[in-house]
Amino acid sequence: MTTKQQLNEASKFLSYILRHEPQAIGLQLDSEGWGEIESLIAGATNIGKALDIHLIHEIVNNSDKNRFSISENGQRIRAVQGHSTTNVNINHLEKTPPEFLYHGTASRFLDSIRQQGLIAGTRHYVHLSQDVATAINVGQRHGSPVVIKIEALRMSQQGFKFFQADNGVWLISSIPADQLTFDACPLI
Ligand code: HQG
Repeated sequence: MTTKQQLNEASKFLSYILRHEPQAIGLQLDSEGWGEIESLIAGATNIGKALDIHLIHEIVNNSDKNRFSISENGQRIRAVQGHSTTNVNINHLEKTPPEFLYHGTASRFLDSIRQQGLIAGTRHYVHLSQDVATAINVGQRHGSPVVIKIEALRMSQQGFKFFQADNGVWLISSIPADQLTFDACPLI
């Protein structure tokens, strides 16, 4: 049986390959992020990573955030969001957001965010959550968590484009500083 730790490690490897460095194992991704599972397994095996179709299905089915999806014919796989690789440019669904969305970050980034607004950094989009609890978890990955409340519906009515990935994560290309109301944000 695969242990939780093995699953976690293999899931991180899949994120690394499918979001950031497909070239590390010579995998081709199309613009929607899809790559052949057979090539993924062959490439991983070449660099000594044990990966087979069963493990891949286990990762996809057990991913807490539904990070990956498998094509209908079962032959291709992609990460549904979070990319930094420039080969991929997913045509995410543009959608009217709820009244508020939340961005989880770390307190050490706040000064810079106040000046520059929210920027995508190496990823293609700024990631937003529908609930505060998720945003806290996201922020915690970087340090002492802070949640910034985004007036998403107002912004969309003013012409900002919001997208939603297949796993429900909200995406926006950037948010200028003058759109952020720090006074209203719950500081943890
Ligand atoms: C920060 C995980 C300084 C931003 C999560 C964030 C998410 C700035 C960091 C997904 C800034 C980028 C993405 C500015 C933004 N100055 N810092 N002007 N603008 N930042 O990891 O949102 O588990 O690229 O606040 O759950 O933390 O991988 O983005 O702290 O959904 O599936 O720059 O990754 O999902 O960090 O996380 P990241 P993120 P997975």
